[in-house]
Amino acid sequence: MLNDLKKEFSVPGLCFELGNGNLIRAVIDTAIAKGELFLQGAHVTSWHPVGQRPVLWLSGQSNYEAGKPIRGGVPICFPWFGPNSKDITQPAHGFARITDWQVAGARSNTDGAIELHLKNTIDSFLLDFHVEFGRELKMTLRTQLSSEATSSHSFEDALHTYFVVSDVRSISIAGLEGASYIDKVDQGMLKQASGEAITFAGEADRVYLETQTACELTDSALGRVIRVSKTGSASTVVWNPWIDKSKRMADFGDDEWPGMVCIETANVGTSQIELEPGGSHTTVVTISVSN
Ligand code: TA6
Repeated sequence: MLNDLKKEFSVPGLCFELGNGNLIRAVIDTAIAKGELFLQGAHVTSWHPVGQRPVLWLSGQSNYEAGKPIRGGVPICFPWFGPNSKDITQPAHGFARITDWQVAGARSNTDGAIELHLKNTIDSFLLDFHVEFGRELKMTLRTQLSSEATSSHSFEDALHTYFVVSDVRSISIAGLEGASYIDKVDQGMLKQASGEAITFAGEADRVYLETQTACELTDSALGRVIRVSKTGSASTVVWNPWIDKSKRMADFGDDEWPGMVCIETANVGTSQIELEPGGSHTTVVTISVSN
């Protein structure tokens, strides 16, 4: 398999190799960016634009094991988000992040970005994931319901991005002012965000509803602003596990919580997507960094 990948998809600045846990990964190393993606989950685990510090956070305690999710980077949550509402025994956040994806294409774009195309089939859904590792990180998840399906199907999706921060207690996230959100730390209460940028003083697990706006993560200590812009996504999830939840997660270091925050590009809850047979939906997120 590895040799076939090397033969079929050899592009300057891209190589396929065995990574942690002998899971196959793609390694990107070009004049404009470095990056990494594991075929299991089509899981982007690193993006490092030239001249910048690494942008995506990865736990030092992550698993690298077939069938177990990687902690950090950009897990793809699909076809449901969080626990499965109908069957709690199903894997949290669905199957996309714990199943192997097939490489369908690789190329070097005119702007020097390396673009990977991966495919997967989950239930009756045909998934195409395109990721461009360049001065920006652009991820496109296209979901099509097989035309052989006999009725409409619904799904939730999320590009569950983990960002590196200097200290979550000193950053702010703008773009969600005044939006309604579900506060999962407060029994799923429906709340209204204030007119201020988000700051953190405790565990946060919020699903912002009906919002298409871009978010800006300001990290003065690192002297950077990370912009997360999106299309085809009506929900934004913001998460930091803080102290107690960090201790309850085996694949997350007890002291790692200050160094990360998630800003997730999603369609969940009331914004889940319903497709007719043959119909499709595309979720796109573009991440950029400025100083
Ligand atoms: O996106 C936030 C969230 O849904 C939280 O509730 C938290 O559980 C996080 O995802 C991580 O989920 P995981 O299944 O990866 O442990």
